[in-house]
Amino acid sequence: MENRKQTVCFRAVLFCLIAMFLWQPCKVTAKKQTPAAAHGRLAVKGADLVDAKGRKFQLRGVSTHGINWDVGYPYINKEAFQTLRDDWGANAVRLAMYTSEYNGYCSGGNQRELKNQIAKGVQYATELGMYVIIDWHILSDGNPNTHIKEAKQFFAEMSRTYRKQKNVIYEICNEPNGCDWKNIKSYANQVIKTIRKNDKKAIIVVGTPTWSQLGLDGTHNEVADSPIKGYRNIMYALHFYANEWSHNAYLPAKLTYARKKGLPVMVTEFGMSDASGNGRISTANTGKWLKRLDQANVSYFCWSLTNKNESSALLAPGSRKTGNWKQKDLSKAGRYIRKEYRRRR
Ligand code: IDC
Repeated sequence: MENRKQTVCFRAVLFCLIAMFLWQPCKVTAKKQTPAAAHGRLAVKGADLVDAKGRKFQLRGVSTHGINWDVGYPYINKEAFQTLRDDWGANAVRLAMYTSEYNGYCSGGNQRELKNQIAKGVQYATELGMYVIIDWHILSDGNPNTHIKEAKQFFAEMSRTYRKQKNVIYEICNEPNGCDWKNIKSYANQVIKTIRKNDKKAIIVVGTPTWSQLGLDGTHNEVADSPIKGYRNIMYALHFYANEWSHNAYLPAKLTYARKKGLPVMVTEFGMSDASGNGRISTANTGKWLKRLDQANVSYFCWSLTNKNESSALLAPGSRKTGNWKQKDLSKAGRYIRKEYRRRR
């Protein structure tokens, strides 16, 4: 009897030792895996973004400022992205390429140089195993159809170049305004068709009316009521600024409505400030929003990675560093976002 007990005990110890030995290396590799290596190609399932294993997945990212400006493009560098990944816990970046603002892609900017910045951004994100949004950042051009010809050419080229990649997301019109959902849908159908010729699977995010508020001002929900048909992996942009009264008043209900209707939403841009990108920042409202988005499994990208002297900027106005930032290099918004993202990684 005593003998049998001893054997059982011995076997149990042996089993534990073997299990510990086997588990150890797994733990090490799991720790080293990049976000894209761990989650692979993303897809849309119902209203959710899911990873390659079909599990709900959330992107937590940072948007560049306009890469046409010197407060934007210097932050497209590997050290910066690596700091966002390893120190902040971000798994994605967004490359904001303005179309109509000063030196934008369709307003006299150097198109080759802008595409070169995009290429660098995608390359660094890929090397670091991060997801990356290529953002056609319409703004003062209002109606995306204004530059539809250039948009189609641009996205044909991008989707040809990146057709084999699993980490590239296309955002085809940042913030349509002064036009309705019908106009945007017509634009989107054409640009999506262009991208799908080269890439059947990439996630494509479509901007929505009134600066990406899922519909016209106030309580309108025309996007959720009439989504784009016939394509997989399409998502819809919702943008908010946490210190903007109307965004807090109307957008939570619009998000709930969209989710109920099965509309896949991505917050490709949010700021902690007023919609101007400046003014007071609201940590209280930002906190509420992030919690709300986490609960709904909605991805989000914070505006923006710049040292410009405006309160939405994540870096301190005096900071000259383009990566590896210390606390003193971060703005109030930057310190808050870093802390919140780190908590969630
Ligand atoms: C703002 C920048 C600001 C720049 C301006 C150009 O923060 O420095 O001068 O664009 O018009 C958006 C836009 C985004 C805006 C941002 C803040 O997508 O381009 O950036 N914002 O105004 N939508 C709501 C707010």
